Amino acid sequence: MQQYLELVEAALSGGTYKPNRTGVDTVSSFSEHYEVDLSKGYPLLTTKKMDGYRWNSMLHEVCWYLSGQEHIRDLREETKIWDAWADDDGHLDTAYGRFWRRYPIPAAEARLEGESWPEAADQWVTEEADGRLTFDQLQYVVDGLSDSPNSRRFVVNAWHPANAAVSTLPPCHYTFVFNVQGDRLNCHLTQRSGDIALGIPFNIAAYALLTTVVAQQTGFEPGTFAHTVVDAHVYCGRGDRGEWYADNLETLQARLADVDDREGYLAVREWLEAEAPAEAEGDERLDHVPGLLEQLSRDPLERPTLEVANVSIDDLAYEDVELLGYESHEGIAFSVAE
Ligand code: UFP
Repeated sequence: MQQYLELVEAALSGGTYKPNRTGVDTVSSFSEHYEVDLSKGYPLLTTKKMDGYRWNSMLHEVCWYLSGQEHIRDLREETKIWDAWADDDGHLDTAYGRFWRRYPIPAAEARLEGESWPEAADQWVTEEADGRLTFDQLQYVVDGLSDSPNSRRFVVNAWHPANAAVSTLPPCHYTFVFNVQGDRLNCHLTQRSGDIALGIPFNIAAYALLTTVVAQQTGFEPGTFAHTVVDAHVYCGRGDRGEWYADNLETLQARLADVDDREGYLAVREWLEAEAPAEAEGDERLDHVPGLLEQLSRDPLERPTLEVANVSIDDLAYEDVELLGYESHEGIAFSVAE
């Protein structure tokens, strides 16, 4: 997908050196935005291998989001991607699906005391086992798309300040808005923080799938997926390797500016590997720049397509989604900065 390669290029060419909480430094760019037309195929990256375990993980994750569960006891049977953030009991405080489907709202008494919303909203309210009230944002949006598709209020919010303040991993992709134009259902995602090499390819795949599922449910065609990433970053290594970028980013950027064909990125990578200190033992591939330069040298292939069974958002299961016609370049290994 060309837009992803442009995002990589923009962040590397225009970014600044930025250390952060992980101890693995970044080249970071503010407010990157791109759009993908979902009618031209499903945007699973083809410039590196994304099927197999990666695809399965993403699909199980989306089904888990839709379930609204606040634990990963079922999800961890299928993928390890959330294990590091959960306790032994499977509970985790990062709350995407939980907030999509069960956003905490003031108790009924508080509503009577002036925190008002119309009683009509009660159809999306659940009283949880412990008496707390929650609101199903996603069902509200799905119902609204059928009843008043031109509404501009189809917002789903995973950000809760009190949760974010104490969470070990507050939501990265924290709010999205559906918007109808003609017969197309568009989705705009805002992400506060995006790991370009590892996280964002999954975020694109997940929201393109979600948009496809909701479009099918509500009788629209999947339209545009638009993505704004506030801090879009490329991890560039730990210790000496990461710090090398503090002094050499400008030279790297000058070399990138001179690249005039895809092969040129491989020459930049060669220069980088010759000049930068080697990554320490155990830190291999925490520098994502070489792998991304390799990815920039590859031509995107034809996009695959998705086949999704027409089931409700409550019932979507792994078996309901099929990826068709996916071909890709070889995988590229990147290590996770935690
Ligand atoms: N990250 C993503 N996408 C996700 C996700 C995490 O890119 O869906 F859950 C990355 C972004 C960042 C890190 O590199 O994880 C979170 O760190 P922080 O909370 O410090 O932004």
